[in-house]
Amino acid sequence: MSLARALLQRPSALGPAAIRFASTARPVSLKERLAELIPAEIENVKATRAAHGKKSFGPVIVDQLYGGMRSLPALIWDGSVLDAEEGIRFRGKTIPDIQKALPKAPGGQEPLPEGLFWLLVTGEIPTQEQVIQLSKDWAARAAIPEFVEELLDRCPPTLHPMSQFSLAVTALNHDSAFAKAYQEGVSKKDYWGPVFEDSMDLIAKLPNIAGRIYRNVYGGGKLPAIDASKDYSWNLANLLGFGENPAFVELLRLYITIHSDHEGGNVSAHTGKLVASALSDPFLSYGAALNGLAGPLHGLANQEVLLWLRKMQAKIGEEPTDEAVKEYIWSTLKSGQVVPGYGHAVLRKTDPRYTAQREFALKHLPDDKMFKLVGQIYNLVPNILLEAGKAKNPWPNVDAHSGVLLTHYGLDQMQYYTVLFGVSRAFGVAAQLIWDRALGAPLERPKSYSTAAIQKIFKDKS
Ligand code: HAX
Repeated sequence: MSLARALLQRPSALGPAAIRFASTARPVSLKERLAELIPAEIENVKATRAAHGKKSFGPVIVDQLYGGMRSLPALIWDGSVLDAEEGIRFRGKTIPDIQKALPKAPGGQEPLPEGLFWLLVTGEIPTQEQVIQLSKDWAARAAIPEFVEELLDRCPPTLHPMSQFSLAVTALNHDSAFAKAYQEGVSKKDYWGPVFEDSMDLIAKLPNIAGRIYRNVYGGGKLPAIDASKDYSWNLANLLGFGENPAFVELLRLYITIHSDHEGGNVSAHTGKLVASALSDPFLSYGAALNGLAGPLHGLANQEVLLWLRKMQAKIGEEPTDEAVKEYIWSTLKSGQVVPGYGHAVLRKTDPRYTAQREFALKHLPDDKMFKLVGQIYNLVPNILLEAGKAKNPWPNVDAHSGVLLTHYGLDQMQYYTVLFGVSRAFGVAAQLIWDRALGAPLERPKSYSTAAIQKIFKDKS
């Protein structure tokens, strides 16, 4: 057994200094850093529960049971926290903070998602060397089993890319380190190790799955090999046929980073956490999360926005007047549909992920006609939604902008857009699954009530 492995197996006994000493020849790896952090975090959670465990978060009202559990404090999620006014913070950092602080590719300006994953898992900004090490590690794990390739090749091109994505991710469970370790009787306190390995494999294999789906459904020839000297986003772009377009690669780096995590209550993140709480491995858990992401009120909204914009352009032209756009928005609402890309269950201001993408567009594609239309819509939709009087948040969310950027560079197959969201969201879910197992998070099992039970409970109290 190597010294590094021996250290990993008994991290608390040997202590951080020993681990650092053992790895002077190369940067401390993510798994080694995690092994250093876990014992202290276990104590931190214990102390938090001892000090605050019996305190109330306030009343739960019946409307929350019927109303999709809005605002119900119910989960622990450490990677990011969403403020209704300010938007997302990843381990305490805003999007502009991470754009500044995280390592970049040579010549690049956008953060590398490798660095974001390190931040989500450890709460720390990695060094350039650590990020390079992660790119290489993911490249080494990127191959998918032949039977998963065949599974994808046998899917009819008419099967939605998200369904193909979810079935391939679920099938990766065939080689799950955690499922195997569990069968072999791994101790609870060691769950996090194989879950870490599966999570790294999951993230690493997504580009090959996503690339294969793209080429099978939309053509584009044979899938190129992963280049271990390049970063994750470059490889994903290359698998999609855009490796030679540096601006597209930069867009993907930003895209994956800002779509990675949005605290724990959204449908995909919560599904992943819930399923993993049954000790389903990260592949089964993330496959389930993808099925939630594939819904039009969640991740599929990026596809819906583009469809809506295209229909609008077909009806009122590529450069319509404000009056024509307003009429189109009203016709959407009057026909009982939602305006895709607007509104949010938590946010009450413009989504900073929308703003980050707008800034990218201003820098790289200021004259794009569809980008201009998106800007025009931004000036009109909020007032209309306010006038319509139902939506609690009339402002745009992340999905209002992403498709326009992808379309600009030629990735205009909108049914595919949610797959890219799915690649990104794995970063946030995987980070939390590792911590859930490290901290011994229990099976989730909230209480449900029937309407008759609620009527009975409050019968004598009204
Ligand atoms: N257009 C029209 N009506 C809207 C609306 C919109 N963009 N946003 C909210 N409403 C309506 C709701 O449908 C609801 O109507 P009913 O009372 O008739 O059911 C009412 O306003 C109150 O809804 P809310 O409390 O403001 O919003 P919710 O928390 O229930 O839902 C949604 C949040 C994101 C689902 C909602 O705003 C929506 O459907 N938006 C359009 C779809 C979309 O962009 N989804 C992506 C969200 C971001 C995300 O998860 N990305 O992955």
